[in-house]
Order: sequence, then structure tokens, then C-alpha cells
Amino acid sequence: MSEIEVDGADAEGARDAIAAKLAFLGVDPATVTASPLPVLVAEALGFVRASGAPPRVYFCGSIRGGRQLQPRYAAMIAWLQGRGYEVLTAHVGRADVLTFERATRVTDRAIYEGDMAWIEQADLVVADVTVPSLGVGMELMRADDLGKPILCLCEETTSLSSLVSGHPRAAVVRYRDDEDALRALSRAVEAHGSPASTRPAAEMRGEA
Ligand code: 6K6
Repeated sequence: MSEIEVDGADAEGARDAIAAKLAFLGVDPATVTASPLPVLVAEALGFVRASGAPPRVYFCGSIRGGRQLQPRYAAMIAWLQGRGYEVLTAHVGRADVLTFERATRVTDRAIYEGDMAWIEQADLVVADVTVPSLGVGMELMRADDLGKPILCLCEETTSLSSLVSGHPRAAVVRYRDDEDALRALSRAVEAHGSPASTRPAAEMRGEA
């Protein structure tokens, strides 16, 4: 891997000079990237995300708060993955998460540290807040501290904490049933659009 630099402010001249150097070196221009070498090295070492990498979603759902909606979490996670999102917390949708937790004897501290690190890496936080969960509440506050876009979904009849429904930066979308949950997720995530953008919560709710 090597880098080519040319001097001057003339873009066309620079393009021609680079093309000439590539031809001299016998390098196919199709194999050239516009990224400077330090950026490529940082990407390769995992310090920064490669451009074009799939957006990362931190999905929150109740675990010790109650697993009655696990199949719905699994469907939401599968929908996100099918749309090309990388879901950092796919275990939230697993039917065997509690068995797995016991089998691996992972400590609560390790779970906490791992989850906090994943929230930092996320481009978007999506939470199903139908089943009350202390862990999900904490994840939402941490996501807010970090300025992450937050999307909360819940059933129409859920008696939601005011701290979630009144949160100025969280988009809260209500749905009727399993099928409607995926439609609501799809609309809200599409409104969010580019993972780099932080669209206002009203837009994710479909109000803007
Ligand atoms: C490891 C592999 C599978 O399961 C584990 C261990 N358990 C957890 N691992 C990762 N995150 C967890 C685990 N238990 C709870 N959480 C996080 O808290 C999830 O991201 C959920 O969104 C949230 C649920 O909180 P509670 O209070 O309902 O447990």
C-alpha cells in the first residue's frame, strides 16, 4: 500500500498528474482509494469505522424485567439485520439469553462494561419499552448522555414512564400488535435515515 500526493490547487492538473504516476507505476486506477494512508491504517486497526460500514444499532429490550416479548424483540432485530443494520445486542432477542447468561457465568460488572462500550459504538439506539426494565431505562439515559438518536417503541396501551414519554430527545412510537410493531419500526428507522444524521425526534415519530 502506498500514497500519492501532488502539489498545487489545480484539481484537474492534480488528477492528470496522479493518472500519469499510476500509469508509470502500472497501477490500475480502479484499485485506488481517495482516503489518506493514516485513515486506512486507523480503519484497519479498528480505531475508526470504515466508510460504508453498516450502521450500528444498540437494541434494548427487557431481560430480567421479563421475557414475555422475546419473540417480538427477535423479529425486530431480524428486521434490522435484514435491512443491513449491524445489531450490537442481538442476544436481547434470543430465547435462551437467561440460560446462556447462567451457563457463561458472565458477571454483572462485565455485562455493564460491555453494554456501556456498545452504546458508545452505536449510531442509533432502538428500545422496545413495552415491558418495564431498569436496565433499558439506564441504557436510554446513557444513550442520551452520549447524544445518540433514540427510538422507543411500545404497545398502544403501555403505561409508559413520563421520563420516557416526556423525554425531549426520544422518539416514542406506539404500535398495535406484532405486525404493526415492524411497520412502526420500519417507518421510524427510515425517518432516521442516514446513521450519521440525528434527525429530530418529531420526525422519527412521523410528525414532521
Ligand atoms: C451474555 C450473553 C447473553 O446474555 C448475556 C448476559 N446478559 C446480558 N448481556 C448483555 N446485556 C444485557 C444482559 N442482561 C441485560 N442486558 C442489557 O440490559 C440489555 O442490553 C437489555 O437491553 C437490558 C435489559 O435490562 P434488564 O434490567 O431487563 O435485565
